[in-house]
Amino acid sequence: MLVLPKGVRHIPGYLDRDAQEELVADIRAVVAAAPLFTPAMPRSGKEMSVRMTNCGALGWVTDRALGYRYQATHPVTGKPWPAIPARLLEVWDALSACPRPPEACLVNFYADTAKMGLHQDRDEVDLDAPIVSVSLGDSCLFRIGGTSRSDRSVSFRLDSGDVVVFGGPSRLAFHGVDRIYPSTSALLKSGGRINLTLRRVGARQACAM
Ligand code: MD3
Ligand code: FE
Repeated sequence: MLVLPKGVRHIPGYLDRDAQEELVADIRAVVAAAPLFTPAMPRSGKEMSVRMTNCGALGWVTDRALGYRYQATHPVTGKPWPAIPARLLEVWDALSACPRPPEACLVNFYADTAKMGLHQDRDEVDLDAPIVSVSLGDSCLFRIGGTSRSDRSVSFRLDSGDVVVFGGPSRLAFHGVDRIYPSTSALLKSGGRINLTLRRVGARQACAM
């Protein structure tokens, strides 16, 4: 039996097919206003295989020169990020147990061979708030361990419509995406996987988780 780390709540199929289609339409509008960009690692400049954009007051970006950070504008267009779609704010309100709204929503797009190495998300100040993740399109193999890179990890599949809340002791857990399972969903016309992560960035604020 799979035992998830403490603080991880996986809700398979939280969004039904209609809700997923509506959310994809919302995200297409976000991407039209704020095109996907290819993030690069600090210093090395090595490009990530995942393409990204954001919505919300702040967006997470990275490039060779300035590294990981949140900023209010798109790194290529210089424009403010579009608003977080109302449907996503509803997911946050229903599941986060956090009274303050998310300030950032990172949109990750994975083509068939994209992956994301094991990492911690620690560019936020408000670590009391959880991160709420929504998966759309092709399935992936997700891995999460503990707060040390060498801690044992568990792997599980995330399918389209799944939502995961990472709070409490899991908020600083190492995690990554080991692989995409191509052609496992017909939601996205050209395939691939979208992951949306709703985040609090700024000042600390107590939350239930
Ligand atoms: C656990 N994204 O954007 S979502 C990321 O599927 C990221 O695109 C992956 O890791 C994806 O940073 C995983 C699940 C997730 C996101 C953030 C977390 C799990 C997390 C932060 C802390 C702990
Ligand atoms: Fe992450």
